[in-house]
Amino acid sequence: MLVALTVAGSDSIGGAGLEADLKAFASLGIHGACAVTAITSQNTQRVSAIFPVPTKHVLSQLDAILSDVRISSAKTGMLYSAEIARTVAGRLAEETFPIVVDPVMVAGVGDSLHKRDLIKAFEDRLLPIATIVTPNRFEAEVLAGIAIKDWEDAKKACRLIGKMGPKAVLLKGGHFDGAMATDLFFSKGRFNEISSPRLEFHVHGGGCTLSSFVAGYLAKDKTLKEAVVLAKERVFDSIALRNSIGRGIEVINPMATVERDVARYSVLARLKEEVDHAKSLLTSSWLPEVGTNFVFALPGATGIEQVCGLEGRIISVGGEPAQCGCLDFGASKHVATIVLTAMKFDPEMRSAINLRLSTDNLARLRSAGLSIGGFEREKEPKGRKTMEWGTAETIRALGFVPDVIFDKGGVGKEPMIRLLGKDPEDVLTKLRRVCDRVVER
Ligand code: PXL
Repeated sequence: MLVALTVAGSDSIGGAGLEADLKAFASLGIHGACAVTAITSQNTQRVSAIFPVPTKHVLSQLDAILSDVRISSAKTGMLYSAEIARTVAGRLAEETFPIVVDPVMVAGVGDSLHKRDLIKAFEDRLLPIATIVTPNRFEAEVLAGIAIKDWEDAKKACRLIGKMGPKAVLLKGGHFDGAMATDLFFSKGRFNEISSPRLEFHVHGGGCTLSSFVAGYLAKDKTLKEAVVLAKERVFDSIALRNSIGRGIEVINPMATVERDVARYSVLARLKEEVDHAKSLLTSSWLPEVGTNFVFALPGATGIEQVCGLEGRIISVGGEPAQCGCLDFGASKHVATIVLTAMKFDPEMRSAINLRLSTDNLARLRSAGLSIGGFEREKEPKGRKTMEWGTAETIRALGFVPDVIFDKGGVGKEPMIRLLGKDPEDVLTKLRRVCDRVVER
């Protein structure tokens, strides 16, 4: 079992600090050890108190850990004071494992987490032993002692911080503008830009989680550059699947990638069960010429490869529904795109089935009390993808995601009904309200 170490503060709300660090390690399958530097009293809105752990107790935690287990990498987070930072640096300098320094100065909620003398201790003691230091824009300005107004300033700051002794600098792009979140990676005198789509959410714990993932991947023997790229992918998921737990800012979810992977099996198994029920329920009057697909997306899905559906379709063979192909992720495009678009408005609406449009079918859906919206393909602006546009258009017009979205087709396009729900069970409950065939179980 690999063991990684975090030397960090505790965050009482559990969104950042060592609580986030240990989750990030755990999600990589790494055992986390921790030396606590300070206990913060905070929630999703503010930091109300900080109790620094007496320096000798920070040191005794490090001694206890380092005298017993083989540590594969470490990260430092909130160190609070110069005294604690110097003591930690002194002890870690005796070790040979890689050290990620997250120069924590301010909490996600905006309050200070350090005493003024800390900055000099970073420069004198901690950066010289760092494998990599991971400042955000503000922290880089403080460390480098310059204002960062543009990308050239950012590079200048990396060079200045690089002179203080770390093997590499990662200047995080979260606090810059642009459609992409681009981090500046500076190592051995060279720059690399590492980009991921920007998620416009301000979350608590992002910096802690990123530096822990970098440390985790270094423990797994990845190169510095690989560790940074992989860590950034994990942070993207962790922000995409953030949790709303209080009245203030949302908290990062360092377990996100693992939770999504774990969900793959239950998503597939639950969909399989309901596909079987749907087959016994659907008469040929509900099956469109192109066949029926039934999909279920992973929580927080952003692409069709994260949506499970039928490789083929349910088609009518001799008047009876027959299934072509198995279930797989990425198997559906049409219905998957509808669900992915609906999820942008309501992340809970993760499942849908497409059905034949007829006046009779639409009337039945209506009389069953289901909410219905539709779009007209002729109104689609050029350059748009029909399913994305039509779904979004329908939802925007209604102000909510309806049970049913239909369109009357177009040249070479079959008219279609899509029945949406939170999950396949929910879709089937709605389907049972309109299909009169008795279900044999
Ligand atoms: O994000 C840096 C950070 C580090 N450590 C603790 C924190 C925070 C942010 O809120 O609370 C304890």
